[in-house]
Amino acid sequence: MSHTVTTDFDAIVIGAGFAGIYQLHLLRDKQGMRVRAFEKGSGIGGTWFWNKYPGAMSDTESPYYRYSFDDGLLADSNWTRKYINQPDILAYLEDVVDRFDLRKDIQLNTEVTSMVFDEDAEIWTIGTAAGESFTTRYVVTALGLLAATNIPAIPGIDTFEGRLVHTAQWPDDLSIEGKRVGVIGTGSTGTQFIVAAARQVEHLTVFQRNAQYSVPSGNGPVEPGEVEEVKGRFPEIWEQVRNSGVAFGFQESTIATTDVTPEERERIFQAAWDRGNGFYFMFGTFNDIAISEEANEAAADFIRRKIKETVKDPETARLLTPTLPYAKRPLCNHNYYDVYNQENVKLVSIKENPIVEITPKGVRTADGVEHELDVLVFATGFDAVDGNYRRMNIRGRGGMTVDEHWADAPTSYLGISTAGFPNMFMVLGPNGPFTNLVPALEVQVEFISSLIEEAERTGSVIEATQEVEDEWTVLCRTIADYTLFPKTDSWIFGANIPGKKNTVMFYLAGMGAYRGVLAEVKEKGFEGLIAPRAAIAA
Ligand code: FAD
Ligand code: NA7
Repeated sequence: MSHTVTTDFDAIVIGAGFAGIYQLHLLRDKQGMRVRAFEKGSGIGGTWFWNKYPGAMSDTESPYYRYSFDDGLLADSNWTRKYINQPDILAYLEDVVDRFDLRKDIQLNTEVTSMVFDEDAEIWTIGTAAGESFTTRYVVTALGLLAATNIPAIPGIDTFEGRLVHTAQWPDDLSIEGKRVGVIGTGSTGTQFIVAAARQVEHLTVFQRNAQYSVPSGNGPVEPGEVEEVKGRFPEIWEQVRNSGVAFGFQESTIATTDVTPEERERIFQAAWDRGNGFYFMFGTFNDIAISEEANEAAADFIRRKIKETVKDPETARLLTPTLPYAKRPLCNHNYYDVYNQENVKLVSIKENPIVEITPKGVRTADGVEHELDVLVFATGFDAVDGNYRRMNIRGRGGMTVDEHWADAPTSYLGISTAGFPNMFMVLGPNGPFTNLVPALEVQVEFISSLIEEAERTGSVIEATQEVEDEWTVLCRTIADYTLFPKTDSWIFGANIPGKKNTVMFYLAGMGAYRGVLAEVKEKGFEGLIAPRAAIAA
C-alpha cells in the first residue's frame, strides 16, 4: 500500500509549462507534499520556451492568457498590447516561478522516458533519459497537448544544405533577416510566422496545403488606463470566463444567423472583423456557425469576399480562398492576406502543385521548379494531445502500456484519468475541454489537487473505471458530431498526422459545462474515480 512504502517523492510532475508550474505550486505549497517537477527543456515555460519563431504569440487576448488563481499575481499583472508575444509570456512564467520560489523543485534538462506502476506497492517509478530513477505515489503528466512536433517525411529532407527548422524548435541563433525563406504550413503558427517573416526576409515562399480562414486579430497597443480598468474588473471577468463556452473573455452570441436579416448579418460580421479575434468571429457573432452548415457558409462567404477584396493578384486570391467548411481552430492575424500583395512573398499551392522533394538548395515542386532557400521552416504542427504520452514508456496495471490501452484511440475520463493507470493524472489529456487553455488547465490542476487530497485522506488510489471512461468517450463523440469540426481534417481530431486515427480528442461542450461535470463528480465523492479497495483487488 502506497502509504506504508517510502518513496523519493509524494508526487512527481512532468512538464514545466503553465500546467506543471501551477500543479507544483499547489501540491507543494498548499498541500505540503514533497514534489519535484521534471522538464526536458533547458528552461521553464513549455510552449513558450519552445516556440521562439518570429511572430510567436498568443491569440487569446492579453487579460485572459494568464493564471487567475492568485489575487496578488493578478494585481501585479501588466500588458501593453492586445495580445502577448512569446517573450513576454515566457517572462511572465519566469516571474511566477520566482514569485512562488518554485525553481528549486524543477529539474530541467530531464526527459522522463519511462513510468512504471508497481501494483503491490502502489507506487510509480519514473525513469529519465539520463538513467536516473525516482519513486513516487502520484504522477501528474503536464506534458502539453501541442508539444510533440510533426515533421512530415518529405523525400530528400536530409539533403538540404540550408537551415531546416520546426517552429517549435526554433534555435536561438537563427535570424531570417535578409534571407530566402520557405515555410510549409499555414495554420495558427504558419500564419503568425508568415506575417512576421514577410517584414524581415529577402524573399518568402509559402507552401500551402489547404487554404485557411483567417480574420483580423485587431492587435495593437492598449489604450492608456485600459489595463487598470480591466484589472479592476478581474473578479467578474474570471467569473464570466469560467462559466462561458470558449473561455476567451467575451460573451458567446445567443442569436442564430437566421434570426437576423442579411443586412444585419453583414453588419455583425463586419463589426467582428473590425474588432478582431478568431474565436470572437466564430462564437461571438452568432451561435450557429460551428453547428449549422448554412450559418458556417455565411461566415465563410464573408471571409472569402474579404480575401478577394484584399489580395490584388486574382490567381493568388483564388489559391488563398478556402473551399472547405470554416471548422478548424479559428485563426486570427494582423493583415494576413495583405502580405500576399508584397513583392517578396510568393504563394505555392502544394495541393495543386505538390512538393516532390527537398533538394540541397531548396524545395522542388511537381511543376519542376526548384525554390531556392537559405532557411526552410516547418510550421507543420504537432502530434497533438496523446503524442507525448506515446513517446514515453508508460506502464500501468499488469504492465499494460498506454499505447496498448489506447490502441483504438486516446481516451480518458474528464481528460484527467485513464483506466489501468492509477494515481496518474493528466492535465489536458485526451477529451479535455477545447477552450482558452490557461483557465482550462487551472480547473484541471485544481481538480487533480482535490483528487490527491482525497486519496491522501482516505488512503485510496484514484483511477477512472473503464465504464466511466467509455461513457465519457461516447459523450465527447456525441457532442463533437453535433458540431461541424469533424468535417475538416485537423489536429483537433488527430487528422493531421499520417496514419493517426481520426478520432474525438476534445470535450467540445465548453468550459461552464465542463466545470459543472467536475463539480458534480466531486459532490458525488469522486464517483467513477475512487474505487473501493475490494473492487481494485478484484
Ligand atoms: P506545455 O506548455 O506544452 O508544456 C509541456 C511541457 O512538458 C513542455 O515544456 C515539454 O518539454 C514537457 N515535456 C513533455 N514531455 C516530457 C517528458 N517526457 N519529460 C519531461 N518533460 C516533458 N492556447 C491558448 O489557449 N491560447 C493561445 O493563444 C495559444 N497559443 C498557442 C500558440 C502556439 C504557437 C502553441 C504551440 C500553442 C498555443 N496554445 C494556446 C496552446 C498552449 O500549448 C497552451 O495554452 C499552454 O501553454 C499549455 O501549457 P501546458 O503546461 O499544458 O503544456
Ligand atoms: P496546425 O494547425 O496543425 O497547422 C499545421 C499546418 O501545416 C497546416 O497548414 C497543415 O496543412 C500543414 N501541414 C501539416 N502536414 C503537412 C504536410 N505533410 N505537408 C504540407 N503541409 C502540411 O499547427 P499549428 O502549429 O499551426 O497550430 C497548432 C495549434 O497551436 C494552434 O491551433 C494553436 O492552438 C497553437 P493543412 O491545413 O492540414 O492542409
